[in-house]
Amino acid sequence: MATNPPDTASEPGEHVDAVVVGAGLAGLYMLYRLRQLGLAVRAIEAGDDVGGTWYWNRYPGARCDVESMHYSYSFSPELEQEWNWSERYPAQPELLRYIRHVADRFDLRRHVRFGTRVLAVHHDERTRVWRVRTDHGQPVTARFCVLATGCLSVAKAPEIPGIDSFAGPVYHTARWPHDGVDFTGLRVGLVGTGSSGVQSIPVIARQAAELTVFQRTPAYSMPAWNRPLTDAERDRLKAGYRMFRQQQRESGFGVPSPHPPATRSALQVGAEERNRTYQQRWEFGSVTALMSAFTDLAVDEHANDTAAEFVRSKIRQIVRDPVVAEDLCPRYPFGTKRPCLDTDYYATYNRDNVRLVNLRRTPLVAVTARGVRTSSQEYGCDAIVLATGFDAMTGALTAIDIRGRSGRSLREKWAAGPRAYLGLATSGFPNLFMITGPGSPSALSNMIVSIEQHVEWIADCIRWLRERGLSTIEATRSAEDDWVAHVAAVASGTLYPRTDSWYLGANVPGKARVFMPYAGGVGAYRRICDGVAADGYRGFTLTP
Ligand code: N01
Repeated sequence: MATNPPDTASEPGEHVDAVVVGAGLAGLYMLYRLRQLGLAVRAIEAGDDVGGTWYWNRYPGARCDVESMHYSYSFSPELEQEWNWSERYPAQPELLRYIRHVADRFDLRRHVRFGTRVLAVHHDERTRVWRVRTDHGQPVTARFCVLATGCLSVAKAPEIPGIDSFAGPVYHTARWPHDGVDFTGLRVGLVGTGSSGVQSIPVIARQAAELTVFQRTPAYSMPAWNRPLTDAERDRLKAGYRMFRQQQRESGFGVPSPHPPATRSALQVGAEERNRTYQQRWEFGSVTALMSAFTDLAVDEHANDTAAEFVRSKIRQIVRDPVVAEDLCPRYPFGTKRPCLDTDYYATYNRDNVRLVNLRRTPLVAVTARGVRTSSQEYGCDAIVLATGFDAMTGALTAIDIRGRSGRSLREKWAAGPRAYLGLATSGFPNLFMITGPGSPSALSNMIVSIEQHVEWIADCIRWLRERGLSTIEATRSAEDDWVAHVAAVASGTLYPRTDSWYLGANVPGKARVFMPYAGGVGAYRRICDGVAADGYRGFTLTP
């Protein structure tokens, strides 16, 4: 039942208790929990269907690099039991089918306004509601606003001169045509070798006549060893799901490891034992296995270099041309840019129709009508693929004109870097919540584990406020300052800030260089959030 104050009820538009921006994995679950509380809810989604990241990212080879049975909702044991994942690592079409199934099974679509982009979210101090303006359709007012806009949802076009002059089609991996693209017989140029590039390169190479990969920074990539799941594997995990979910919540990355926890420094063991350990992790196939092999890979450069060198040795073994192999070898600390999980990535460079252009040696100068020009030559292309990533973590939030108390804009508040208490709320913006916002483990974790934690924390908070007749919750400036300092201190104890990455906003020209995710681990972070709630929402101002 809606509980809008009477003076908004007379305004044009829709009045609800809570508005949710986005209908991906986060927005859908938020809808579900808020509806359970009996709130009137509305979600607004730019896409024409549910799915968020898995709706937009349809590039060839798109696949989650967290195992399917681990990257799925835990809130419904029935859902867990009835859904059968077909592969160890789920491909985008299967993920989208799953999310659509969830929307239908829990009857969530009727709360979503699709094909509608939120332009502005303004707080009205007099009525204490958020006014949400969209690109079409009625405005929405709501007491609570939850931004479920995703950490990696605003595609970043590269700053390449002449890109608009290219005569052929240009595709961005994060905005792939829904009908797919047929590269048969074409010369394709692909820019970018992060996760999206690493996944799409082997698939495009098998179809195109020629593939030229333009690489600025090589990725560390490990084999996924993807395969179909057997009934026995599915049954085993389903039988133990409750305990497994608990382990996820208490773990570092939201991905429990089958390996015993590391107890030793990489430098404490001999080279033979160390390489045996790395080899086991390599053969297991996961984003986190290698990184968690020893206690100090994330914090000690020399320890880290043993893992980095192990991956480089694999690249040299796989890639036949030694010059290409060296060009593919990353030189920054392992794991400080998001590592990738692949199928046949390095081996693809052994194909006759694939060539690697090292942009560090011959920088990209411009795109011309005919192709891509570097400082040494022009490469003719019939189509260009941009796998150039995202304005991560904050891009989707600052793309909206969000204004809190006294009309203060979030964009301005965050000009020198995002400031959020627990990555959940920001001072001056009452009753506004972010899911997996900057300052929470978010992109350093299995996203769905972090999404569920935030959704449940927000829903519990709103229920708690209602039970006490409180209308407003707002992060205090001092709690926010302390948290931002803590997030920075934890990051500065690691190797992460040493490398330019989207974690730091370094991929977007002009963006403040701040390490955005919380590197303290999913389990530790959850305990902090739970403690804040148990203390009557310590660090927040509560208003009747
Ligand atoms: O983007 P990225 P992504 N000229 O930013 C290059 C998640 N994800 O879409 O590093 C030339 O990682 C850029 O080079 P550099 C995952 O969290 C998950 O691949 O800036 N090159 C880099 O090589 C991932 O980390 C999955 O020097 C330019 C690449 O483009 C995150 O999304 C799948 C350039 C961008 O890599 C982002 O991944 C896909 C320029 N002007 C994504 N501008 C899975 O679950 C950029 N680049 C598997």
